[in-house]
Amino acid sequence: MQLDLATTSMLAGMMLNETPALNTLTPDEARLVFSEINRSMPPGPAQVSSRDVEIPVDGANIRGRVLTPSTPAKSLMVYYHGGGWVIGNIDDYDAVGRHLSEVCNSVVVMVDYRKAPEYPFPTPVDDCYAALEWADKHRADINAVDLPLVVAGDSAGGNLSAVMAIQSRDERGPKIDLQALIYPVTDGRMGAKSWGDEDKQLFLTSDIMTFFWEHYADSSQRLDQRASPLLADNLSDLPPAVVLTAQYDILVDEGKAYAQALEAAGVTVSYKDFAQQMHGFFAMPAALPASGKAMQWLAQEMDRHLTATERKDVVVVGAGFSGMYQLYKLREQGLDVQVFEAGSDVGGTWYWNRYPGARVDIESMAYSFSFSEELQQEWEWSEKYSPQPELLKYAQHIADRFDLKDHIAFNTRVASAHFDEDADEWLVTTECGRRIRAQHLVMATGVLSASKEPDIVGREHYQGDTYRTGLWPKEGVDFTGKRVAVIGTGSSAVQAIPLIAEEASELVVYQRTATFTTPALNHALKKEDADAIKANYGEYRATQKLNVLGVVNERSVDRAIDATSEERERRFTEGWESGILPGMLFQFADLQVEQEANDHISEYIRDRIRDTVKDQQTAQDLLPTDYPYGTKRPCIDTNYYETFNRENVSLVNLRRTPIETITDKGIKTMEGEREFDAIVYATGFDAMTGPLLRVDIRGRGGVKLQDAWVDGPRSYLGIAIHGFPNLFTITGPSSPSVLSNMLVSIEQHVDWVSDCIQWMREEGKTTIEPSDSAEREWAEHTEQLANMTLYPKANSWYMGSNVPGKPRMFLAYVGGVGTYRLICDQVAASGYHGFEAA
Ligand code: NA7
Repeated sequence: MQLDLATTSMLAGMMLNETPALNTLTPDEARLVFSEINRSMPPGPAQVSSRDVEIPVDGANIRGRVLTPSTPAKSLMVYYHGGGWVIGNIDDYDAVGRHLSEVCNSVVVMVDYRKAPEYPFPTPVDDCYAALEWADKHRADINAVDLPLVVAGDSAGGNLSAVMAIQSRDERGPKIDLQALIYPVTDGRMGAKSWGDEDKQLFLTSDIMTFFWEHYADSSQRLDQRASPLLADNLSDLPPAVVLTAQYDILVDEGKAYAQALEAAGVTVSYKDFAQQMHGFFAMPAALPASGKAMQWLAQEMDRHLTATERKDVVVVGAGFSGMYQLYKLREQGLDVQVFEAGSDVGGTWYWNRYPGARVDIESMAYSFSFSEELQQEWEWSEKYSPQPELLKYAQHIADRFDLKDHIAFNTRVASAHFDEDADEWLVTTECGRRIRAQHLVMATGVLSASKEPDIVGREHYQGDTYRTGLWPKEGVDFTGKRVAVIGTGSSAVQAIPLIAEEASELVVYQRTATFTTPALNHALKKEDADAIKANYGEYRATQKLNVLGVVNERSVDRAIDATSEERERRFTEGWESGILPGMLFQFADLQVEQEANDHISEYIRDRIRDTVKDQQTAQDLLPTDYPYGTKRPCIDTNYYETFNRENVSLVNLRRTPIETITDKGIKTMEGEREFDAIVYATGFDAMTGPLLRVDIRGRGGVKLQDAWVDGPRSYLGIAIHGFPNLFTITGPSSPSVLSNMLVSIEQHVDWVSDCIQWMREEGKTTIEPSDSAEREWAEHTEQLANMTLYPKANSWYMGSNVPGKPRMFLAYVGGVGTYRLICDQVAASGYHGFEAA
């Protein structure tokens, strides 16, 4: 006999504790022993919420427990616990129920049916059926409307589940979509071969099973199909079944026989015998790792059976610039693609961020697609830095011009994506319950799309209007004559504040960390300037592609620390007056790696702030002093510092006077309460990882991306993740992403992913994923590079520091867009070195 190690040591522990054989006890004593075994084990996942309910049955009430998973539920599971119809209850099975709820994404209704010998057959069956009807009727109360219905149970509970499926068919009861039978008892004749096999008498012996049967049903009742489903005359037209048995279990033969009988009757069956396992292993999730594996298998099979047959080659999540271009490319390659988009239109970032002043801060001629010569020639930008409405129009133009919208499902948020290892496919489920299978999954979810829930006390009490920059209302907001507070001073606030100040009667800015910002010098784009670029767009684009940031401006190779103070002043002034985002940092090569060099440029900007802002205290408060310039996202602005000279604008430095609470009328700091008509939260995003982790992504072995990334994101090239085959992340963590012109990075990633998928098709590969070692080496390389810079010195969203509990690590690749592109190209040219394709 080859029992797995964990089970062996558990059995040894039970022997040491001299756990008595249940058949030598009275039913009450047996219940107590069973409860003690179960309650000595760790509890199930705490994030599952639990509510006890009373379920009316014939002349009484029984207890039920509704367990709701932390992620959106995909099924309603009525669960009947094991225990030979004699022992066990929903408290003993609480951990099992919680694990099942979480792993299978199910609202689980645990049923405390009455037990023999006090309530022998058929009372437990009747109770279980009443509970099934109750759950189906109370879907609205338990948040399970429209979810597929599963009956499930282990051992005697498996028996009851099988009986429920038959009874519900015969009585036209609740429509059951799946029966999950875990080492079920199916044959009251007690004569299957495994009953006589010495190796299969672990945990549950034939003596104990006989003891259960004898308490439950007399010898003629045992042959009733409601006690022995294997003996039912008709097993056709039953819901699909997932049947699981354990190798060293006296019930293995009758479980297997039932699976075969169902199949013979035309029922769809998934059957698996778990090697090296004993009876009861499934119900010990905290003690036996095999239990977790069995639950994962069950979840996977549930997904498979409960899924519609819709199938695509590729699912793309997100219809911003990444998702649209990915759709375009793959469709050109002849693939069948489905895009899901939470918004009602294309545009991504430029769809959601509609706050006043929202505009791109890379020049539009550079922040635009190069993949279509016609597109780049025909499109006309009106300003050097286009405003949000124009960017949204550009996105809409692309969708229309390339006929993309038919492949995009709008107003559809993806809830989960689970990799099915047997089929080598992703199973994607949307929040409205659409299920779809695809070989490849591309997460084009953006890097700054998960707006951060502002973490400020009392927020829920506020009665005035509340806005978030990243979720701005489509119809816009008129602040005329209003008293407005803006919390936050990142890029969004820096753009919004000067415009809100022009409308509002009073604007108070609540600043936690002062920002470095330099003049954008935005202006209308002259046609002749645009035409000059267009005449040479090929060369312009080629320069961008190999540039460190994906722009056409070059960084000097000189060092600030070697320069004279006059030379530094001259260059910094040149940078200040350049009107481009990297204008300052490109003046010298060492500004982002040498603290001393950075001190010079930081002080230069602080001097400009002192020059601009008239009120001494306000100027002082606006000076960024606790991080080097460029290590938090630098901003460019139009009249940001000047705005603080307006009569109707004031600044609250939260470092001196922190917010105590938001009240019903406004904001209270140590200095008292101020009342507002509106509060604008410009408090940022759960950057880079947030958009990915908000989807319940599970890879091989059911491993959740949340768990794989618990210590921070790990990926190879920021494109692919070990253990998550055929999943690609566009501008994912540890790629240049936010440190670059996003459009250049998006095109590079999409091209690379499309080539990779094409290569797989040509080579006949069905899966690809990076090796663990390639991923580890990439992580080391990216970390080493980041540590050579000053970036880790700041508490920034680049470092994940703006989200409580988020692991602190640098989330982008600092090696530059050009270098990164060469690395990616080499990986592809070498036959995808570092990847494993099969
Ligand atoms: P950012 O750059 O993350 O800015 C968020 C701002 O909100 C920043 O000043 C934060 O201060 C402040 N914040 C966040 N939480 C709080 C609380 N609880 N109290 C007070 N202040 C708070 O987001 P943006 O939307 O402006 O810009 C994001 C990027 O989008 C931008 O860089 C561009 O790449 C596009 P902190 O610095 O954390 O002290």
